[in-house]
Amino acid sequence: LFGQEAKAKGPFVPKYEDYQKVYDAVAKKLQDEDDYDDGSYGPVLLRLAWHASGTYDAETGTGGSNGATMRFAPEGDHGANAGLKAARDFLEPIKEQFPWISYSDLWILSGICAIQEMQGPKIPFRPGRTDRDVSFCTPDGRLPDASKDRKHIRAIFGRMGFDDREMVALSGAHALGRCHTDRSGYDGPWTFSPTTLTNDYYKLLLEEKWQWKKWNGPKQYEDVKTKSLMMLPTDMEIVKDKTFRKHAERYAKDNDVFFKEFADAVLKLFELGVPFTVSEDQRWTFKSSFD
Ligand code: ZEM
Repeated sequence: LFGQEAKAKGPFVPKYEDYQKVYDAVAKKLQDEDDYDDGSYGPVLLRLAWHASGTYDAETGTGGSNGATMRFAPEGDHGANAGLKAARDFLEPIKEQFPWISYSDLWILSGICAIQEMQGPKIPFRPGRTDRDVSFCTPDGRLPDASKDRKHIRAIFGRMGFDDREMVALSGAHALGRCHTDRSGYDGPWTFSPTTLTNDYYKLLLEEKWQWKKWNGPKQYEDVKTKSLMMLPTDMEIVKDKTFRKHAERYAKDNDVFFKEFADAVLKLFELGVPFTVSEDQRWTFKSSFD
């Protein structure tokens, strides 16, 4: 009887409305829990989605957001992922409320929600990521090391399949959030509005004077004027390298251009290595809480 009932009802196939409900739940939780960091879990949620995706290796097709393998110790404990437990724990009640969504789709949907709720551009989404076991964890060292130079940036993002323009566009995410001494060892935010996505990262890089911060921590820059903002060595490469700089100047000049190229690059990042059954023209765009 049970089997017949299940057959008659069929399996639950979630639709756009169901994913929008998940989006709304994440957005509400972002608004409710405003006593974290600079007032939002948004930046760390975006960082989770990026680190889930940024392990992709185009040559072997391994890594990427499919699998959510950061749930497991080897990958969760990689130095680059320090602090991301805060984001994973934030999402646990959402996963309990919507058990049909995979962790891997949930992490990416939440990264999209974070961008949109922090007044960034719309990022289209399609489901299709499935959770995989510990054997799919990627080796350590696939994510960028902030102490390195342009060669490293190009090697890491080139491995994922990105060009110079996309690398610079993605870096604009550092308008958001901050560095934590107990996570990466670095300290401070990049901009004065770390919970609102703007092109300020490029403006500040180009317009402010930067100097090495004098402290016991890892080598990082501080702005001469207020000493309250920071840049990583990799951030500074964006204005030191001629090709990178050309794009930074375009984004500093025009926020719409930044939003367009950022959205395209993030969409690509979040879909790396995912074996979708849904075609590209069937992506959904979620309504934001302020639409
Ligand atoms: Zn980040 N990032 N990132 N990044 N990142 C940090 C924080 C955040 C690099 C990096 O080493 C660091 C991209 C690219 C690169 C975000 C998004 C994106 C931190 C601070 C470091 C050290 C971590 C901490 O201490 O909490 C390097 C070297 C990068 C490329 C060269 C890309 C691409 C991103 C998204 C598209 C975000 C949102 C944060 C802020 C997290 C938070 O908790 O506030």
